[in-house]
Amino acid sequence: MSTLRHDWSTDEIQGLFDLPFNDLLFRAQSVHRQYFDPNEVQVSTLLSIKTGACPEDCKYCSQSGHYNTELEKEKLMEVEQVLDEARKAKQNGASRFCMGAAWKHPSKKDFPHVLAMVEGVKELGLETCMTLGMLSTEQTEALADAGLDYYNHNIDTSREYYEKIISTRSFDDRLDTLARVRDAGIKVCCGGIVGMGENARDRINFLRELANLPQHPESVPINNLVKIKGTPLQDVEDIEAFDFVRMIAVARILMPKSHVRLSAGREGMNEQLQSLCFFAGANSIFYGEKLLTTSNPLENEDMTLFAKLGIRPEEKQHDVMPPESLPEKSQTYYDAMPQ
Ligand code: SAM
Ligand code: DTB
Ligand code: SF4
Repeated sequence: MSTLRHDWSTDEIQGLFDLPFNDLLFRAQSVHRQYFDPNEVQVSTLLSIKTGACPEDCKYCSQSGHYNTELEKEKLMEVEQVLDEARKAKQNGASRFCMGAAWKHPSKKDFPHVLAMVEGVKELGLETCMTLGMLSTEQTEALADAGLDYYNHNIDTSREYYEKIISTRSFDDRLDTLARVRDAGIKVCCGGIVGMGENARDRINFLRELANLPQHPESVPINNLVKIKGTPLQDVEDIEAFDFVRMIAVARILMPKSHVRLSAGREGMNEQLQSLCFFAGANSIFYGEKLLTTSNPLENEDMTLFAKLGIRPEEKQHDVMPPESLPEKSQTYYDAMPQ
């Protein structure tokens, strides 16, 4: 049984990336089966509740006010409108509803509306997730009291490469907000983006930062850059597809009990590449035709792929126990496999 470690060295992680592809995938799939049903994938739906004109300068983002991306800006949505979207997401089979706002941090004026959204979505029986930028301790505690299940706040890349991507806030600012979220008892969703021109060492150090956090994020989104016209990264070179799969596999091995989310960038992946990612240990997706501002595969395409692969959407079931104390999956899944 692989144990949870928080002391990975760069060389050890390099060793995983250097494994022959089949050995790496076999190891990742074996770890995956120790803690998860290999035929279940968690499905979350995303909604941008406030779009564009963000004061941050993240070089990948359509919503940064620093670049001309021709995005239509929208102010904070009404609570009722958000709840309508959440109802649709539930009807379509999502178990978690993730709401994102293009803010450096939430303002005093907007914050009560955000709390009302958390309460309303929760009442619909969905898990709630928010991503609103930096949070103060008071805001974090208020979100926890409103019943927020997850907070998404990505470190995005290695500490070294981060400075080349964002200048308006630091890597340590991100870690500070993540620590507040953890302290308030909200589950952490934290990952990043590949395909931003980072090198292999950056990818190793990015995953090492996540794996060596005092507690692994419950959810680890791995985004493949969606290139946005008008941003500084619009023409960056693609990551090689096998290297993307390796990222998923190494994330799975380093953080065995976390949900690893095959996040942005799925629209550019064929079914075969996505299924390799599931085999490598990805067990969560964003579901619905839109991410925040860019498109995602259509719901019926995802359901067709799930049917072809015998994958079931994961039921909302883990919110009564903290993930690090989930019952470990027994040998059942090995036993059920055809010999
Ligand atoms: N403004 C909040 C923040 O940055 O924390 C929340 C929203 S932000 C859009 C959430 C995450 O989406 C980013 O941290 C980044 O990892 C990912 N993301 C944003 N734009 C992307 C793109 N073009 N391609 C892939 N991932 C992207
Ligand atoms: C995450 O890691 N990926 C999501 C979510 N967290 C908020 C966002 C993806 C955004 C992709 C680009 C867009 O649609 O604007
Ligand atoms: Fe703003 Fe978030 Fe986009 Fe950065 S990633 S520009 S913080 S919306």
